Amino acid sequence: MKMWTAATLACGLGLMATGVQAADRARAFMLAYDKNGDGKVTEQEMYDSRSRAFNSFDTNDDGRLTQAEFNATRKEGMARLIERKGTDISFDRLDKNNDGDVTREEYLDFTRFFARADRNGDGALNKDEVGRLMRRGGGNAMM
Ligand SMILES: [Ca+2]
Ligand SMILES: [Ca+2]
Ligand SMILES: [Ca+2]
Repeated sequence: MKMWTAATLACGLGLMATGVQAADRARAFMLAYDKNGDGKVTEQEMYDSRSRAFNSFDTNDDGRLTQAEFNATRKEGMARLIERKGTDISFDRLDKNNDGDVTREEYLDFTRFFARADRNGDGALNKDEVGRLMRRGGGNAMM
């Protein structure tokens, strides 16, 4: 009986940990992209933020991010909230043609992510919509 309780508790804590992490990621996402603070992230807000982010990541201004440039930036800011092993997955996902660099076009290509996340189709993402996608493991490349 005691063991059963312990196992149940461990299982419950595990689920909780997963939920908290997804919630943290969703919160970080909103913090990063909801520039006017209305609780919604529009495609324009995402485009503007990612465009600015790309420029600051691209330290040698050649319009491409190398893995090194990408990793250097992710040590700062919201990236701290994500476990380190997420880094390579994100870079690979962003590098759509797998040539080892993430171009500006690749970095700003989030149309599919946006459409998938926008469950109620209002053209904006709220915390719940983002959280739902994060819990399913989506959105890594958007952080
Ligand atoms: Ca907004
Ligand atoms: Ca590429
Ligand atoms: Ca929505």
